[in-house]
Parts: sequence; structure tokens; C-alpha cells
Amino acid sequence: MQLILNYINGEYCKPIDDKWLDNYNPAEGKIYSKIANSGAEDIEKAYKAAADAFPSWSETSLDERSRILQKIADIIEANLDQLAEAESLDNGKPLSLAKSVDIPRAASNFSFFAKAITQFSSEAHESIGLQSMNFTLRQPIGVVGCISPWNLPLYLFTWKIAPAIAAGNTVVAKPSEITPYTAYLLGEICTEAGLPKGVLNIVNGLGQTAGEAITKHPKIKAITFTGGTKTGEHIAKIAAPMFKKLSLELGGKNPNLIFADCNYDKMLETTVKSSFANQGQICLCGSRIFVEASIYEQFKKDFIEKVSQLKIGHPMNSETKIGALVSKSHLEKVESYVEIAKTENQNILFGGKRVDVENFSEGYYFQPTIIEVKSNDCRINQEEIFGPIVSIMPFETETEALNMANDTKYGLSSTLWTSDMNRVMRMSKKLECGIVWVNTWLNRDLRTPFGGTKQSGVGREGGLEALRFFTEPKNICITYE
Ligand code: TXE
Repeated sequence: MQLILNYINGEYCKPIDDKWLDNYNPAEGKIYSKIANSGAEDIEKAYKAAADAFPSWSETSLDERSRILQKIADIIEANLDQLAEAESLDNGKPLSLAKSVDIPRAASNFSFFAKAITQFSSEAHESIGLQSMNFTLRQPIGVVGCISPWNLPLYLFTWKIAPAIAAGNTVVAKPSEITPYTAYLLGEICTEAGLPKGVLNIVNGLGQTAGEAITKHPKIKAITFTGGTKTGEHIAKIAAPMFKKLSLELGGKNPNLIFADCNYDKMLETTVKSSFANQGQICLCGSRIFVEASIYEQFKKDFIEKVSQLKIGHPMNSETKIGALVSKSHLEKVESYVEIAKTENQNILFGGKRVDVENFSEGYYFQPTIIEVKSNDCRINQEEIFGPIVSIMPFETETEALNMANDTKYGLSSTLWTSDMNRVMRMSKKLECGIVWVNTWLNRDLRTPFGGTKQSGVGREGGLEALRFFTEPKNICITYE
């Protein structure tokens, strides 16, 4: 059976206690590998390797760091097929999606930060009349912790690691225990690319043990985390008294606001994706759909028709649009919301049931589901389901739509469909979130700030924001005569 080992100081190793966790293939509901169930001692070992590597790596020239990061990107690209298969096997997502989105994006994360670090600059402030000059040094922090989730495994793991090491830090990283396979494969890619030993250390294990040991480690000075809001809150409580730098990318309950004056066909096609891509397991999915009343009935009919055509099946099948959910417990969580909808007397327009895929009846398949809700204050509209369930409801006015969009504890992204540029500006300014997509969705330029407001997180990653997070600014003030 495949063993998912730790990668510490440039070498694969077993966990110190020799304890292991089962890893499931969600498409078939079967155990296919064993994961290192690491604890605090393994984190300490990884920390020591990272701390030893820091003095040399932080003084490595930008050209050299950039060259190594680009090499990692090139090797990821060269191994696209193998990595995409591993991602799909581990996560249940369609292979086509892993091939077209997850793995190419993991490569871009490295190639983007390989370039970005060569363009990173800091400020100088001349105090005119005071005979002094200030300049800001942006120095790497030291050893940083990166904790990532299961929905976009290699994509989000590398989104944290690439800027961290580009900026000269060394890393202790933990992928989700639900999807560790591609992070494990990244170890040998880094070795092949010539990344010096100890710059990146990958430790596998549970959040409560391995993850918590990273958060609590007194010398790991910054934590970047993507995952659930509750876990983020817990990490923040531990990190705050230690004054660690924190970047938290948490959940979302994003509004998709559709006005009658939009490009209808483009909106319809994109809305199917923003609702159900990756089985709805993307923090940016538009899970609350609000439609202007004049086109509501038409939209409802067309949306149901399009969604009913989505092929649910084994992720390796090239026809599959909806693969398996990531785990049995997540399937149960998603399913429980259909029951909640029923007790709230909401109208289940489509889906709502598990799917028995031929020959894979143990897999975690669930129908794409559309629920018509009566108001925005119901649980279906207020709680993050993070699966293939969306709600729809009509609105009459722009103000009503805006109020409902903002009436949630989350504030990650919003999508706006309209051809009225005045409305675009009015609403973009007032939507409470970190990202507004207008007539598009998941359109990402890696230079832009990425992150959420309210309970969707703290801080921004992406582009220079990420390089700023992973460096500590120091002002040097020099006087002259
Ligand atoms: O995530 P967790 P879970 C949301 C989504 C989902 C819910 C729970 O609603 O249903 O969160 O998912 C590590 N100290 N999102 O429970 O636990 C864990 O090992 C340190 C949104 O699977 O937050 C994993 O590596 N680390 C989201 C990572 O945190 C801890 C993506 C994320 O797992 C820890 C995923 C601890 N005490 C879920 N406990 C998004 N924003 O994209 C867990 N971890």
C-alpha cells in the first residue's frame, strides 16, 4: 500500500511514533494509502531542519531563488498527467479539472513568485530639511508555517509555499490529512529542482495534533492558513498571545447577483460553473443566487435544465463533470442540509440525493442540488455548506439585492451580472467582500490581492501582498551632515 511519508530536510521519512492514518479514495470509498500521523516531535524535527536552512537560504541571491522556483514549476508541468491523476484519486475531483485547473495553477504559483520576487521593492523616505534618509528593509521572517485544506490540494498548498520561500523564509508545511498525496509528490520535485535541504519541510497528520503543533510552536513566527472559519478562529486564539503574524483565508457564502440586463447566455453558463465546479467545494463558489424578479422564472427553468445535464460519475471518466465529494463525513454534512431545507419548508427544485455510480456504489457522490428559498435569513443561506448545493430566490430592487448579499457573517467574494456600468460601480463599492467579479467568475490574475472580510478571513495573499506578508519591514534612518 502507498505510504505518504513526511519530507524533512530533503528526505522522505516515517513519523517518529510510526503511527499511520487511513487515506480514502473518495470515488470508490476505499482505503488506498496510509498517511504519516505525525505529532509535535515530528514538527520539532521539521522546525530544526527549517531553522538550520534559514541563514543560507535567506542570503541566497534572488536570481538563484527565482531559478529554483521556476525549475519546480517546470517539473510540475512536465509531470502534469501523473500529478493530476494523483489529485483526482485523492480528492474525487474530475481528472479533467485537475488537469486543466489544479496542477497548471500549482505550476503558475511557482513561476509567478519566481518572477515576482525579482520585482519586489521597498520604500525610501527622505526627510527633507532634517538631513536624514529612511529606507525600509523587507527581510524574511524566519521559519513560517503553512497549513492548507483539501478542496484544491496542490493549488492552495503551493499558493502559500511559493511566496514564503521566494521571500527567503524556510517552511514547515502541513497539507490536509484528507488529501496529502500531491503535497507528498512535491517533495521529490523540490529535490530534483535543487531546492536546498530544509527549505521546505512537509509534515503530514491531523489538524488537532500536527497542525496545532505548528500553530503552538514558539519559534514559528508566522502562520498562513486556509480552511474552515471555526479552525481559523481556533488558530487565531492560539497565535494571538504569541503575537504571530497571521494570514487566514476562511469560508464563504458568496452571493451571485443576476440582473435582467445581463448577457443571459454567458451568465447561465458561468453560473452552472460557479455553483458546481469541484462539486461546489470552492470557497469562492456562488452558493446564494439572487435573480431579478422579471427574469426569475425563466432563469429557474433554464438553470434546472442545464444542471440536469451535468454528468455525475467516476472522476477518471473524461465525460464526468461532477465527481465525488471529498470524504464520507463531508458527504453526510452536505446531505444533512437537504434535511435542514425540508424542515425549513424550502422548495427542493432539483437534486438532493446521493448518487449510486455504477460499479462504485461505495463512492461519495451527490447530485447537484438547487433549493428555492423564501428568505435570506434561513440556515441554507447563512451557513457554509461547501458542497453541490445552491439556493435561489428573486429580488425586486438593487437595494434589496445588495442588502441580502451583505446580510451574512462571511465576506469573501461576490459575482455581479449586469451591463449597467453605473450599477457595477455603485454595487462594487458597497458589497462587503474582498473580491467582486463582474460578468465573470474565478477569473484570477495572480498579482491581485486575494482574501476576505468579516468571518472570511484576515489579511490578503496574492502578488505583492503575499510577499509583504512573508517579510518583516524594518526602517533604517540615517542622518548626514
Ligand atoms: O477544514 P479544516 P475541514 C470549510 C468548509 C468545510 C469546513 C470544515 O465549510 O466544510 O471548513 O472542513 C488543519 N490547528 N472549508 O474540517 O479542519 C487541517 O488538518 C491547526 C473552507 O476539513 O479547517 C487541514 O490541514 N490546523 C475552506 C486544514 O486545517 C488545523 C477549505 C483545513 O482543515 C487544526 C476547506 C488545528 N486545530 C474547508 N484543525 C476554504 N476556505 O477554502 C484542522 N487543521
